[in-house]
Amino acid sequence: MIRRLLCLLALIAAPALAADALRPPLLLTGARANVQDLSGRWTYSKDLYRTGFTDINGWVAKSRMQRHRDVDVAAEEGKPGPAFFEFDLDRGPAMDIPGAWNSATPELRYFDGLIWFQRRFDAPMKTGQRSFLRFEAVNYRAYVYLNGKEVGRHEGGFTPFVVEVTDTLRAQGNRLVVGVDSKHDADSVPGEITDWDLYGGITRPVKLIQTPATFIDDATLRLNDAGRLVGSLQLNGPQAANRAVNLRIAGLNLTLPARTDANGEARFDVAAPAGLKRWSPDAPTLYDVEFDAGDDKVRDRIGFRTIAVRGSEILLNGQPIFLKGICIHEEEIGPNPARRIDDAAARRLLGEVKNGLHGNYVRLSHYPHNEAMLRAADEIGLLVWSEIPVYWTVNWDNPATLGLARRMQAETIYRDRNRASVVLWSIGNETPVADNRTRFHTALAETVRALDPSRLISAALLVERKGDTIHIADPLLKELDVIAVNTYAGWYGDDTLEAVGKLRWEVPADKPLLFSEFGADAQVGFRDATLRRKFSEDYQADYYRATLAMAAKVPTLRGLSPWVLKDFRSPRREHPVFQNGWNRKGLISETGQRKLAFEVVAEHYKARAK
Ligand code: GCB
Repeated sequence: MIRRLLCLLALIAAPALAADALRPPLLLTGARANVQDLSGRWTYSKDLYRTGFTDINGWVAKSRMQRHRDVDVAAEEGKPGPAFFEFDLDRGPAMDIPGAWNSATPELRYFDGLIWFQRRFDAPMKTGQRSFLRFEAVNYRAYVYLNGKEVGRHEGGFTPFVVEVTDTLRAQGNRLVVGVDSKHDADSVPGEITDWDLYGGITRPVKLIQTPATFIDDATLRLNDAGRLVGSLQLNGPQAANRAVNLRIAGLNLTLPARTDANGEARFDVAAPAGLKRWSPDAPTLYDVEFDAGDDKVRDRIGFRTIAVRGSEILLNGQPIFLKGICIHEEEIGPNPARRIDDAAARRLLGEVKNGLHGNYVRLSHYPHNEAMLRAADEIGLLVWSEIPVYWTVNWDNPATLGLARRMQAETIYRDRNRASVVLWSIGNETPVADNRTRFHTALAETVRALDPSRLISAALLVERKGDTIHIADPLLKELDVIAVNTYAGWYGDDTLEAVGKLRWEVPADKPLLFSEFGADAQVGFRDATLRRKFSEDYQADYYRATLAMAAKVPTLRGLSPWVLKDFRSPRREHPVFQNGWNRKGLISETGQRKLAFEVVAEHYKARAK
């Protein structure tokens, strides 16, 4: 215990070391051979008393659920004798994976706890080959068993993890059992209360990835400020050192040989070819990039651009840009979302931003979104703010909570650093100013700088109000490249919309400012042209007119991401007439109907130059 604490303290004190310590096995999925998608129907069993982990009465060496987890019931049951099993995942109900259980059946709508899932599958086997399971996200804790053996655990609902199963996998009849615990607590990230749905389950794809003994674990390439393409390739395995590797970009006629060092890492550094077209929202050019290590290859589609700040300007490819955006939750459009985002669902959401609102930017709040969203943003041409769920309040004083948040940040950065769309890493949202909280965030900012100095750091901050003046007194400002604030005057509190027009902003002039949130609830179809009461579409549209007019007077404002694109599920929102479990601040309803305010924002963005 003490050793673990000392390790964690060392991690906190030494960000440069932390970069390596935080490097998880990655197996980036880009495009590689030998990938089996395990999506489909998985059977499940609820485990309300967590008997899969505990045997309270001690009557038997293992609880019934533990026996099921570890023993193949179907095989045992076929044998003569008195075997007795109560849990039976083979005959349990089934649901579609990926997908949150809350939307799978009404019985599980508000279930918050432990469910065991099972999937049987065959796997082609070749000698010398290695096998891995890659989970793109399990919310919130995962306990992974293959053929009765525990092969891995993970905490954190929004980032991928990989477990090696080379020694446990069989050619036929594999039994994969995953315990998923959606409970959050005082030490988790996020903590116990959020303004979004619980969405427990295996919410993103699970893949079986098979590789040669030595394989490409990670490969990255970007354009730096000096106009060079720089990157690296990491081999993992017994023959990782001193191996010849190649980088190829057919569209640029570029082949770059390199050699791995003693740690299996090769580096690339070459002047960008003259014909390189830079990625931007207006021209989202992506190149097919192939990383080749002989018997293993990974292909990715990568865009090249630079992002920087100069004084209060944000510079994309050296040119000032204004971020015309909106916040989005990871929830597909439809009456019963299951947090199941595939390419089509991502394009539908992002299409509303790009084509409907004339936007160039999205804030993917409040946690790392499905990889499909990031890839779609790259393809469509939208800049992205990516955030980890350090939301409202977590246990600032627990080093394990900080370690967890740093690992989430690392898992996000490693996953998405080839995405040109991602320009901002956000280290949190609306965390109340206090010394322990600022220390926590400062450590996170150090982690980001160590892992990815090429992007900008921000956080959505709370503002303070003195009369008509809004100001920010947050010591975290010095860690941020871009200031971002959430402001709800005119919705929460007693300000009239006239008062919103009189607000004055006192913010540091030497950094860009974003309004990371502002918004108002409206029930679609509730029109109130005369009284213009709150919750009507008319009030929401007026609120937007007033806030956009006020925003136009803030000299260092460089972008907007109002709250929020779509009405989303939230157990905190129980107004019996207008909400019924939905946060209604969407510009579109949960089924995609546009509210009046949608047009107000669309007109504003259309009229606004870069
Ligand atoms: C906020 C939070 C966001 C909430 C929103 C609201 O400031 O960052 O998660 O959903 O306000 O609707 O109140």
